[in-house]
Amino acid sequence: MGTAGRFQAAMSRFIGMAALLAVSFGGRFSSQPGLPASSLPDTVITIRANSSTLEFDPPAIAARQGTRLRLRFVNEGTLPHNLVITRDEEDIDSLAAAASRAGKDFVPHALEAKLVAWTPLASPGQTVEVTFVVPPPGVYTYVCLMTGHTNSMMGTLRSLR
Ligand SMILES: [Cu+2]
Repeated sequence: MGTAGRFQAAMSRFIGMAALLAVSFGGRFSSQPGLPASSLPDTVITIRANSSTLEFDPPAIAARQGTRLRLRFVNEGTLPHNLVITRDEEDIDSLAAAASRAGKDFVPHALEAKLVAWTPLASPGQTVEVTFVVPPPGVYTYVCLMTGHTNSMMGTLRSLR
């Protein structure tokens, strides 16, 4: 095999791998706003949205404080959703109102200081993710801030000592 042939074989292997990756990840990827995508997580937890229900599956997760947690949000539902972790659940109503006004990804970027982490909006069939350092011990509520979803689409992250 000549140089050109080896190059072609290498290229076709590369294209095959890229196609495999695209299939296994199913769509857009993001690590914003937390740690760089190259930052290796200590833990990966997958949360799903299913069918047309406004629920996170599972509705409760736990991780150790100070560790790097990668949340992978798989939207297998029929509606777009995001996953936003709030510092204080008292803020949820005002965050939802700001998200509605913001539109687009339904993340209230002007109020980022009130958020632990968030994913971009995931269309049906998409997987998005975010990696962040688990905040101090306590219970943090995660919600979808799409207009009309917030009151039922909720879950809790328990940060463990
Ligand atoms: Cu939603």
